[in-house]
Amino acid sequence: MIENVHISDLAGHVGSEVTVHGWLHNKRTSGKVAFLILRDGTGLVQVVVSQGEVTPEVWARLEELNYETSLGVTGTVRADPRAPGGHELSLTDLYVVGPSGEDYPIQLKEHGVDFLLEHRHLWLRTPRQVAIMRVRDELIKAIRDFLHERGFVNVDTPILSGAIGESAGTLFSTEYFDLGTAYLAQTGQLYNEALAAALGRVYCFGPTFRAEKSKTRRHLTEFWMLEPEVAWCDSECNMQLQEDLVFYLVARALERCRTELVETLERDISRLESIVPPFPRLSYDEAIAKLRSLGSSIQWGDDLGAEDETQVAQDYERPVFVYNYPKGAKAFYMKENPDDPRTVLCDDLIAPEGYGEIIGGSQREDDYDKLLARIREEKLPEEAYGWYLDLRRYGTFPHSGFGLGLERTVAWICGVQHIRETIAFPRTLKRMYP
Ligand code: NSS
Repeated sequence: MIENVHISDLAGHVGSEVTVHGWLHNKRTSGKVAFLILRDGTGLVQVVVSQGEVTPEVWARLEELNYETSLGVTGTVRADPRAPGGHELSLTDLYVVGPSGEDYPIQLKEHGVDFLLEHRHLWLRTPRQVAIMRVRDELIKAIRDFLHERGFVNVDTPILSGAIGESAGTLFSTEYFDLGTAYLAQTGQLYNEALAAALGRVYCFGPTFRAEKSKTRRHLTEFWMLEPEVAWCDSECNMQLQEDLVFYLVARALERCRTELVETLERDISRLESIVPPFPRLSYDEAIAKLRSLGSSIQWGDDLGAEDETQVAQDYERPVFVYNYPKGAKAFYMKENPDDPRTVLCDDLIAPEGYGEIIGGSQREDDYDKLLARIREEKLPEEAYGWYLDLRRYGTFPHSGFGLGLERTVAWICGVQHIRETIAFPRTLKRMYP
């Protein structure tokens, strides 16, 4: 077994000799003393090497240590409040596990984003990327905690499907044996609706796919979506759940990711501290009126673009709901608004600071005839939706749900401008490597 103490556990070893393994993050020599910074994924530690206290071989070995050499160091743990992490190691021995070339691509200077994306597999080792991945992980845990505390059951919906989940425009398709075309899931929602009739409150959380031809900072072709689906819940109850969830997520990030947010990402957390319920709500009609008063030429019936969302949200510190959009701007499965049949019972939640839509949700059409009419209007292949229509034929029920884009939420909370930094290996129109 490899003898190894994690850097984050050094506090329990003050005064003892331990061995730590990691990668060389930095190196500085000054006369007869050298300072190494080692990174092991749990933290950083400074290793102090005094020429007089190590063998000449070990001293000579320092020469061959380039950035990202992997190595094991043995030394005595000393508490030092000035050191990163609060401890340092006085080295007694050092061995190289894997050398790293002088040509290690990611140096401490600034690199262009294309270069960084081409070296994403190495870029991930840098402190900013590590901080973003830790925040993402904490938010995933928080999402699951929130939903399980409220009695939701996690279900897994298929990635390969014969039914178009959202819209025909952005499908990835593949041949599926003798059965024709399969699509990569744009959403798990339709399957979630079947599961909500079995389990009441469910959620799925996984990768979803959209052949987005647009190159924006908010679009990936593969992204993770959280999708709760709730039986006996209307649009109002749906928005309440979204508000509670988003408040919970921000509070969790502030509680558990303060170091990452403040020290590494330099996020202005006062902006996050002001995210408290209630979130403002604007009907679509009010949003259009506001945009037009600001000089926009947007027409009733148009969907809101990224720029419109920013303008609608600009006066608010909190996320803003825009609800009840025109039918034509939204997906086929949304329930017609009984008070204004030109619109549907839906909402988008727009994050502040220009981050745009992080959630899309709706009450689902539970009337068989209306749903069938919408499927036909949208010219969707009816035969693929027999099972979905059955849910309205056998014990239909009011139900609602939503999709929260994980990467957009992480980008907003971290204050990251482009969502490609919020997923380990982003997939975009122009990139599948690495
Ligand atoms: O298209 S959505 O608005 N809604 C749905 O897919 C529903 N079927 C969800 C549901 O009710 N169960 O997408 C939901 C969210 C949206 O608000 C964004 O935050 C995110 O998913 N989203 C994306 N993130 C990154 N890249 C792309 N291309 C993308 N598309 C949507």
